[in-house]
Amino acid sequence: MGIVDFLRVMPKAELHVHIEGTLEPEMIMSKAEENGVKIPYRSVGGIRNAYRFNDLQSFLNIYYSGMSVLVDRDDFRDLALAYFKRAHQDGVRRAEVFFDPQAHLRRGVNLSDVILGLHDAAAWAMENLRMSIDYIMCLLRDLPEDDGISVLQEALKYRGGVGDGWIIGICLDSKEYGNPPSKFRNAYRIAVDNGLIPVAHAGEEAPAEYVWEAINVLNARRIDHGYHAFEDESLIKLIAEKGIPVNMCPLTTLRIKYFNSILDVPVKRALDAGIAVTINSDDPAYFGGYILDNYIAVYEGQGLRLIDMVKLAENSIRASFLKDSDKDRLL
Ligand code: ES4
Ligand code: ZN
Repeated sequence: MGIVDFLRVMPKAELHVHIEGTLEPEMIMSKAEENGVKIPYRSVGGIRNAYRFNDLQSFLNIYYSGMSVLVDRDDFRDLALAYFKRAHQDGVRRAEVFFDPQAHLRRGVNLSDVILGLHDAAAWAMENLRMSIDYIMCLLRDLPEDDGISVLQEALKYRGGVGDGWIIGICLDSKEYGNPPSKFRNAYRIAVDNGLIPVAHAGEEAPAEYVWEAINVLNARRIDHGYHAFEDESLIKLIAEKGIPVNMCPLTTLRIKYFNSILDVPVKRALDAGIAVTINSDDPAYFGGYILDNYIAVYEGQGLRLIDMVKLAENSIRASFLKDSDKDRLL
């Protein structure tokens, strides 16, 4: 078996993927036509051409405009179905999938259509692909906390147990710099009081201080990205000692220009520090690769050994929110 097949068949969990970031240009074109939504592109090639990013905000502008073609329950189902089929080919057996309710509500889409469509797809993939799937709702951190609290309260009726294909967690995403975790302490208190698991994007573009806050103020059970944590030795020590997993997305960091080279993405550093680092795809339709492409990029780019790759896949299963007996079945 070649290395790529080896990486493909290892059972993996995908713990950091935005379902709206799996919207491929072909689906943007077909849904725009189906729903009569005007888009500023005439072809799939024209869309791909626009995917040149300088920083997080320039990516987010394109990402929010792309999702404008998603309108009804079937659109969200089709979007997620395409992702589950694609992830299944890469050996993903468990997925904890982000979505951005506020980005749809502010366009006039019904929350029930978003969540029921996503659940339809999860139910199909759990039945037919034998995947285990749940959702994590994200609050847009560049909007006020009160806005997040109101959508959270509306979304709580779609909370489910782990493995039910409903919402199990709360996250923060969108423009990080200037929107620290502490801005959302009340929202997280409500979420946790209602049984949601707290995680957060932190240290993606903003400094280590934001990672401290995600851990100390929000009690984040996992850190998403966390690159800037590596500027603070005491923080790295804490993350390793507490066993807080860090979900990295190597291709994202190159496309958004957080790092110039794959060598600079702190995957190996995290492994060496004893951190439960995982590899994920983030927004694969925008950053040029699904989870297997991300595994290949770090394997080739960082000179990792096969045993490191096995460790990364094992970390992903252990860092998932599955119960231990279900993790054991995948290990
Ligand atoms: C995102 Cl790469 C990234 N960072 C922050 N928020 C996001 N939402 C979708 N992709
Ligand atoms: Zn993300």
